[in-house]
Amino acid sequence: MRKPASARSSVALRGDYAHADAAWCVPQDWNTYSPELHDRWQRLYARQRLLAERHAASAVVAGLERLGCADAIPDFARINEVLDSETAWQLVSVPGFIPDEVFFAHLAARRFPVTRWLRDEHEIDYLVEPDVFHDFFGHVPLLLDPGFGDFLQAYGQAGERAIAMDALPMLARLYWYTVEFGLIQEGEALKAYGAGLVSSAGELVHATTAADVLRLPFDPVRVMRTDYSIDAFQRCYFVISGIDQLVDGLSALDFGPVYEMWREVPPIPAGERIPGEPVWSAPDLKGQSDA
Ligand code: HBI
Ligand code: FE
Repeated sequence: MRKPASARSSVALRGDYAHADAAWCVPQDWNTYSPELHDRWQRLYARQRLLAERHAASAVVAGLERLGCADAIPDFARINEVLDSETAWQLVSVPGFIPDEVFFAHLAARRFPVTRWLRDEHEIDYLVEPDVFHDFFGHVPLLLDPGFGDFLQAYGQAGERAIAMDALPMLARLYWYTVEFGLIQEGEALKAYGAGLVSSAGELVHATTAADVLRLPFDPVRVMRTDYSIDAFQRCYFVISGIDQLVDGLSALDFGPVYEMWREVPPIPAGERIPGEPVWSAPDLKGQSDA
């Protein structure tokens, strides 16, 4: 789950920011992780892996297989050898949330920031900020998908302009409803590719199987106009037909006019449906209300 920029400043950030460098990175210090932490990682991973098998996008499952990090908290240096050779992406270790512009700059340079600390035992089912399990299990497998890796870098490159045009909240919504909470149709099945879903035991099942959920076909402008909240579960989700819809949809879009047109317009509340707009529905999700 991710707090919006505004709430971030009020969140008591857990990580060790005192030793972060100019790019807000810290050494992962993999050797300092205790056996208890690795054990907690193993239990989290085993439970979530079973759910991902059934409800996560095939590219996510393939990425998890390729990374093979069931037994211990991953050592980013070792993962980077695989990632770099296959995708030119690198993981960088961070203490937690980092400023928007720093975050975008990392993505634009094909560096993915991964929080180095693991959640406490009492948070095993849910925590608000991203930890190493959310960031790694949720985000890293898709870096191995060429289309998604290119999309994420392009997203980072778009960040600077959004900040310059005072339209960051609109771009943040795009991240939220795709990279964090995106759904994808694969054949007749509905799967999750967003890290906030892929790494969450409860919401992964809810978002992909519950009938009384508002799911809308992915449309970049609708997404960028849609507010989000940090409730336990999202009030709406957007469904893509394939990863290339993200890449094509966004590379074809001139964000400037979209920012100009909608920047001052109050966002659409999460979960609200514009009268008459189509909702996404699938034959095997019977009973989803079309009303
Ligand atoms: N920092 N570590 C970290 N991880 C994020 O996902 C993140 C961030 N800082 C800013 C940020 N995300 C937002 O700008 C994006 O969600 C748009
Ligand atoms: Fe995330």
